[in-house]
Order: sequence, then structure tokens, then C-alpha cells
Amino acid sequence: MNNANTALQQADPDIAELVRAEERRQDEVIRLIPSENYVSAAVLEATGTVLTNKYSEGYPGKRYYEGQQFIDPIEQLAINRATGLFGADHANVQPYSGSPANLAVYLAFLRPGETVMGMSLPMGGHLTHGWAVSATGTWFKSVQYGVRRDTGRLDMDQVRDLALAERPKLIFCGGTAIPRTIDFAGFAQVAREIDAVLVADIAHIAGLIAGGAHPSPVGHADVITTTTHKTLRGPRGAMILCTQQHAKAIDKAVFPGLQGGPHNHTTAGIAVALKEAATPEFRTYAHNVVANARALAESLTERGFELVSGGTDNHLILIDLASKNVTGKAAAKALDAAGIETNYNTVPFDPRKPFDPSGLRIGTPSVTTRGMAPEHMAQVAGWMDEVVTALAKGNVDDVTPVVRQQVVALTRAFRPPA
Ligand code: DSN
Repeated sequence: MNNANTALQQADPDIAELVRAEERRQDEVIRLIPSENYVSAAVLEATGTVLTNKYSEGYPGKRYYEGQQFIDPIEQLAINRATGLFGADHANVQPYSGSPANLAVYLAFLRPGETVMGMSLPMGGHLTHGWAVSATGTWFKSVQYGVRRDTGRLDMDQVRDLALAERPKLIFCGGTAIPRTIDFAGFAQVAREIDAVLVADIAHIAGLIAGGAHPSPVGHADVITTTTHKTLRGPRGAMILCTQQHAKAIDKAVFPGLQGGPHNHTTAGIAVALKEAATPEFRTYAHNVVANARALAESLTERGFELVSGGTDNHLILIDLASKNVTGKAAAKALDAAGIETNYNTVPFDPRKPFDPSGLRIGTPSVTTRGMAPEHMAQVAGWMDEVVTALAKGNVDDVTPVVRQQVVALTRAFRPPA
């Protein structure tokens, strides 16, 4: 939004200026939050269209409002591209975001009080995988698995033991702070033993799967949920993929079970992103995301940072800052002042509280979209080290402006899509 003479500028200069400021901010910082990205100009354009004006409760060919001549083919294109890209039988592209997508899965398969099993939030899972403060941990009986203390990795024997003891009807795998490859086949075997429905939440890694940089859950999981705005590089939204057997139950759970009219402008953006994700360039992107994460993990390790599980297989790195004598929140704030955007996060077995935990969660989807490469990850690790070291020593305010200047210089060479 560079033109100062836009309709938004005319109608609401306050909002226009804030949007422009956010655009500048996203341009001038190194964005390492692993669940964020930059959409293409085409995706952005599709989401800012007249499609936002239209109601279309129902599904293509079966709506409760007239005037669907163009909405139906848009949603059908999104569905076909989703099933084609991931090789799934069925896709529902209407969930408003990841949490509603997961809630729809509960609605399809569980009654209140029945048992769900998921990874606990502080171990790397998601709120909606049965964590206590979420509706999913309140309305359902939830049993939670974690990672091993000695390796920081999931132990499939522990998952199996818990599943056999508790016999959940629904098992979630996947999460929000898992730096390692997910063993979908192993989870499927456990689910089969107890006749549970296996749900793979691939929100974080959908783009890596689409680009062939992470194994796919298709053929292992009965149901797959994902947001569309992380490594997949689409607009904020979500999808549910499933086998033909579960297609009706999933569609019924999304609408009319949980939601009203789909957000058609988002559906169009998802369709565009899925088309982009099917290109050879996107495959290269997905592999580069992983290569950058490995390079960043190696450089951080060389500088004495402790990484949960010792490194990464995907786009995400979880740093335990305890040995650096700083907390995650203080580090995230100091790094933000230096132009490096991260988020503080619990680490497995964290002795600290979630609002001021021991860890930092970082990842490489956004910097890779900008075209940065492994050599730049070494620079980023160096800057992170300078800031965290200064924070521990008490002279961080002297260091952040210097790092910030260097960060801005690097970002000028690697601009976001425009
Ligand atoms: N909030 C998302 C993330 O940052 O991973 C998960 O829902």
C-alpha cells in the first residue's frame, strides 16, 4: 500500500497510516516467528476483493443463498487444488482458522466427556489438542503426551502405552513447537491398535509437506487439519483434508455444525496459494526453509545456545536460554528492539511460567521467502548472540541500536514480495 492517495487513505487516514507502518515494520525486521510468513502479491490481491461482500452458507452446488455463479467455482478450485497438492480424497476449505478446524474435528468424532489424546502445550502441542484451559480440555477428557527429558524428542513407546491405557477415540499428532519430523506411520499404528481416529495437525509444516521437504501424513492419518498461512504461504485460514469415509462428517461439522458463511475472499486467497505451492519454485522454497533452519541451528549451537532436541529437521528451532542466564521474554523483547522478531515460548519441563518462560521459538519461513540463504543465517545467529550476551551482562541498550542498523542493511537487500 504505497500510494498515499488510496481509498483507505481518503476514508480513514489513521488506519491507512497504521497499515503503512506495519508494512514498513515487516520490511525492516528479520521475522523469525516460525508460524508467520509473507504472502505473494497475488494472494494479497485475492484476499482484498469484492468476495468479502458475499454470503454463501453451504457448499458448491448446495447453498442457502442465491448468486453463487462465481463463488462456487472459486471454492471448487480451492478444493481441487488442495486434494491435488496433498493427494487427499477430500478437502474442506471453509474453517476460519486452525482452532475452528480442530474444533470441527471434535464435533465430527467425539461427544462431550469422551477421550482425546494430544501433545501437551508446554511440550510443543497446541491448545486445541486437549490442553486444560481450552474448550477441548474442558468439554472432553484429555490425556496428554510429551517428549523425553533426555532427548527432547517424542517417544512412540510412551505414546503407545498411554493410548493403550486410556483408549482415546481421537488422537492428535503435530503441534506448534516441534523441531523434529513427525512419525505419522508410528501414530497410525497406535491409532489402529485402539481403533481411534488419527488427526494430523500439520499447520506448521503444510508448506514443507507440499514441497516435499517433510513426509506426508496422507495414507496414515484419517483427518488432516492445517492453517493456510504458515509455511504454506497463504492467507489466514484453514483446511481439513480427510479420507472419503469421513468427508460427510467433516463437512457437516464445519457447516452447519460450527460455522456460518465461509470467508470467500480468504477461499480465493487459499486457492491462489495452493496454485503457487504446486510449482517447482515452491518445492525449492520448502527445501530452502529447512536448509536455512539447519544453518541457523548449527550457528546458534556453535555460539553455545542450547537447542531442544539438539537441532531441527524442519523450519523451527526451540532455544532453551537457561544456560545463557536470560529469560525468553527478556530476550524476545531485546531482540525485537534490535529488529529480530521472535516469540518467547516454554521449553519441555520448563520450570518457568508460560508468560515468562525459558525459551525462544524461531524459524525460517519468512526469511526464506525474502530470499535469504544459509550464509545469512550465520549473520543472524551472530546478532542474536550479541544481543543475548549483552542482555546477560546488563549492557543491552548499547548493543541493540548497533545490531538494528546492521539488520536494516540486510533487509534492504532482501525485500518481501510486493
Ligand atoms: N499461534 C500459532 C503458532 O504461532 O504456532 C499456533 O496456533
